[in-house]
Amino acid sequence: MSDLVTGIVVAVQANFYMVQLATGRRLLCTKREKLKKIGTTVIAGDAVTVSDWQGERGAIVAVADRRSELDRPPIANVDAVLLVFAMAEPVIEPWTLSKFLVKAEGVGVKVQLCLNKSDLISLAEQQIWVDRLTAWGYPPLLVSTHTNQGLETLRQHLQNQITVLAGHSGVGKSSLIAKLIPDLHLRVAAVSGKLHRGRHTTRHVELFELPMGGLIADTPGFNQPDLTCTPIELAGYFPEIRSQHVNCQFADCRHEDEPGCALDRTWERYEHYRNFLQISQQWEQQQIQQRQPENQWKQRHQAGNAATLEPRLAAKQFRRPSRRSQNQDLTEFTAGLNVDDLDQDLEDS
Ligand SMILES: Nc1nc2c(ncn2[C@@H]2O[C@H](COP(=O)(O)OP(=O)(O)O)[C@@H](O)[C@H]2O)c(=O)[nH]1
Ligand SMILES: [Mg+2]
Ligand SMILES: [Zn+2]
Repeated sequence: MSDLVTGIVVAVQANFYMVQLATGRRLLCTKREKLKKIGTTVIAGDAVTVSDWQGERGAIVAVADRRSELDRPPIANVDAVLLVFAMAEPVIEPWTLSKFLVKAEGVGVKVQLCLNKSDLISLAEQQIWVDRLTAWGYPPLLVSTHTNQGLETLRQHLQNQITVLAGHSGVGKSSLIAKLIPDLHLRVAAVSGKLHRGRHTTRHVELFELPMGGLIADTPGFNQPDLTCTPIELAGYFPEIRSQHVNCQFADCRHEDEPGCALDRTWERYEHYRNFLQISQQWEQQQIQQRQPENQWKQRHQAGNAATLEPRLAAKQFRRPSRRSQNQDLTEFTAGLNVDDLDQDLEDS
C-alpha cells in the first residue's frame, strides 16, 4: 500500500515528526533515508509529502521550499510574529519593547503587537499606548484573558497562518493560548500523548492548531533578544524609517550624522535607533573579524618544525549531540508509546 499525502510538521522530537494532514489526521513519521543522505532537514512548520502511511504512521519523502525560517526555535513557513507584552504587571518598558520589535522584524515576516492585561489599566491609559505605538508603526491589539477583551479580533488575525508567539514570561502567553484553544489539554492528551514528556524540553517545538484554522507556537528563544543584524538591516527594521523612503546623499547612509542625510528624525524611537546602531555596528565588526582568513587558521607549533596552519573548526557545525543524549530524546518521545521498532519499520519502507 503506497499513497502520497501532504501535511505540515507540527512537532519534532529526535528523529520523529508529527505531521498534520489537511483532513486533521496526524501521522507519526520518520524521514526517508534518501532525505537524510542529501542532508535535508525537517523542522516544525515544514510542508511535507508523506508516503507509505498505514494507520497512524508514515515516512517523509519530500520537503517543500520554505517561505520563511526562524532559527531559534527552528520553525519553517512562519507568517507572523505575535509579540505579546502586558499593559501592566509588568509595565511596558519602551526600550525593551523596541528591542523585541527589532528582533521580531529580523525574522522577515509580519510583526503584530498584542498588549495583554488591558483589564489592569484605564481606557484613557489604554488609548495613550495605542496612539504611541501606532506612531511607532505597530497599532497594537489590546486584549485581556481575564475579561476576553479583544480576543475575537485576535482570533481573526491568527486565522489560517503560522504564528509564533514572542515576549517575556509573565505577560500571559500561556493564558492566551489556553483562551484561543479551549480544549488544548484534551488535544495534548489525545494526539500528542506521544510527545508529552518531550513537550517540556527546551528543544521541543510544537505548533498548536487553532480551532478556526492556523497554527501557533510559543517561542522561548525570544526571551533574551540580542541584536544580531547589520546597521543597514537595522534601518529596515524600523517602520518609521521604512515609511520615509529616504533618499540620502550616500546609498549606505546610516542616518546618524552623515552629510546629506534626508531622514526626518522627529519620531520617538530615533533615540532607540541610534543606540541599537552602536550594537549592530559592533556586531558587524565581529562578523567581519571572524570571516578574516587569519582567524580561520590557527597556528600550530610543533617541536622542531616550522609553524603550520590548520583550519579552525567552526564551533557549532561539527559538534554533534552525543549518542546518549540522542537516545534520551528518543526515550522521551516514545514514552508511553508502543513503538519499539517503529524506526525500523518505517525506514525505507
Ligand atoms: N490581570 C490579568 N492577568 C493576566 C492576564 N493574562 C494572564 N494573566 C496573569 O499573568 C500571569 C502570567 O501568565 P502566563 O500565561 O503564565 O504568562 P506567560 O509566562 O507569558 O506564559 C498569570 O498569573 C496570569 O494569571 C490578563 O489578561 N489580565
Ligand atoms: Mg508560558
Ligand atoms: Zn540618511
